[in-house]
Amino acid sequence: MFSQQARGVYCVLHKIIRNLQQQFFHLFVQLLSGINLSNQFLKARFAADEEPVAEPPLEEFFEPPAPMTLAVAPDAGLLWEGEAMLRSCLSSDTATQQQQSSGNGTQHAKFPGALEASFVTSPKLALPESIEPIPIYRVMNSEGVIDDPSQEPKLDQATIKKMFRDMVLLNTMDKILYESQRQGRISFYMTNFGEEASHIGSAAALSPEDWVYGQYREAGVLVWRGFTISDFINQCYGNAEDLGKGRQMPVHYGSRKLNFVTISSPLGTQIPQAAGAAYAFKLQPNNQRCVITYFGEGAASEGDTHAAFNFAATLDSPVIFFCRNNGFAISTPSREQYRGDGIAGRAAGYGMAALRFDGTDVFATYNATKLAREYVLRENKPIILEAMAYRIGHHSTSDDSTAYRPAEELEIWNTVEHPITKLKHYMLQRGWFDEKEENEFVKSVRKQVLAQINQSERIPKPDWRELFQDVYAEMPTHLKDQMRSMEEHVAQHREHYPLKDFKQ
Ligand SMILES: Cc1ncc(C[n+]2csc(CCOP(=O)(O)OP(=O)(O)O)c2C)c(N)n1
Ligand SMILES: [Mg+2]
Repeated sequence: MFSQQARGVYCVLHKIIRNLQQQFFHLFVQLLSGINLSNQFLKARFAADEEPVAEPPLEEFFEPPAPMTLAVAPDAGLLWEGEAMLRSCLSSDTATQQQQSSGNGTQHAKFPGALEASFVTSPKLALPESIEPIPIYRVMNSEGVIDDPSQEPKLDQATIKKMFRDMVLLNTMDKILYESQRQGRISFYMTNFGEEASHIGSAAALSPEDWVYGQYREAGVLVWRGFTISDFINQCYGNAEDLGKGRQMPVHYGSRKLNFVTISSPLGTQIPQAAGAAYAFKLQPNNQRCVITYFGEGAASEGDTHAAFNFAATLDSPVIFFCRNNGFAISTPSREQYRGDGIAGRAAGYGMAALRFDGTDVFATYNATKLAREYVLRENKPIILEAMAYRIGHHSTSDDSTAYRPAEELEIWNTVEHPITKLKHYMLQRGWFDEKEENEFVKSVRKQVLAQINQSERIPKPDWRELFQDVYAEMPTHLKDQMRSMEEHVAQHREHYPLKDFKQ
């Protein structure tokens, strides 16, 4: 009863304050026009003695408030370090159009669904062609030369060497595991060729505490975080040492220790999960963690992606939507996936910031992700990053890309535009690259991978009873019953099951 009364009093007070605000505003406007009129009167009196002065139009005094932009109002001071760079990557067209249409004195409409829009008197189609494509941010050119020295991330030699070696490790391991599938040793594999820099550059810019929701072609993020060669290979072999207990297809990695959520095969599922996890982080006091979710431009056509974008934008989730635009979704080229300006071009429609960059440039990827991380945590808002690259390998071992793209198309991406080649050039210029030492490194990785394959093949499959475990914290009765009946069945028909291959 009391709370109802209190609510009533609150409503009345609220209305009174709003009325007062409106009246004050009208008064203010009248006052301004009054000043203007009296100015005109004074000027008319002295006109005979003075040069005529052009009068500003009366509407100037009714100028509506400046339209909001994605970051902050255009002429306000910079809020944070990376903002200037981010702003320069946002299309300014929408803001300019808004300013133009509201500069003619028309009042803003009051529709709740378009609070910032103003009225115009002629119909004007908002055509996609009239919007400039979002530019591609790049730090290092194909020769490993830094375009603008102010953009060099100034990482020390040891960090750059780790970046290089992690990319080489991934590339070397990919080549061998791909072949091991061809030899029938594992059932399936997906390579990361051409996208090494977007994995390593982004992983290096994150905190190890940030959660990662991947798609499947982001193994380099795990390499950077310390997933070992044995972790990778045991997972591909689905043996008893696999952290996923052999329950997933190869390359569907996951690591609780490394804050890397297990990959799932249906495209797009990780994207709304990431938006939700980031929202949960935001609700924690003094949150320092963000979430990054990786996905291909093909997966961006899934309904889940659109739902995730809108949830994150409206709930203000600190999530980085990291799109790897590698030009293909299996055999479908990106030009058939969408008609707009890629994936970054969608951001404004959702009210999100965006940054597009060269994903074959490890430094551009590093800077972009660092900037995005600062932005999402400072503003508690999502961002779309779009890493432009080229999928050099086949989609997976189930694909033959020669059927849908000319072999010559690969050439440039496999040589001058290859992310490892670019970083090698950069290191050579600084005298940080020793050819002999690096060849030794490749040899040692090959040796480790081959030895691990040998070992992983010998490790038995997990205990088949694992099949029933971990779905619930405590196994419910119906699963216990099913497990018991399977135990009886297997005991009766042992000769039909390869039990020696499974851990007992
Ligand atoms: C819901 C769903 N639809 C279709 C597939 C089959 N599929 C697997 S990968 C893939 C292409 C994805 O392309 P993209 O997102 O661009 O990632 P990329 O392989 O290029 O890294 C498709 C269609 C799937 N796994 N899940
Ligand atoms: Mg793709």
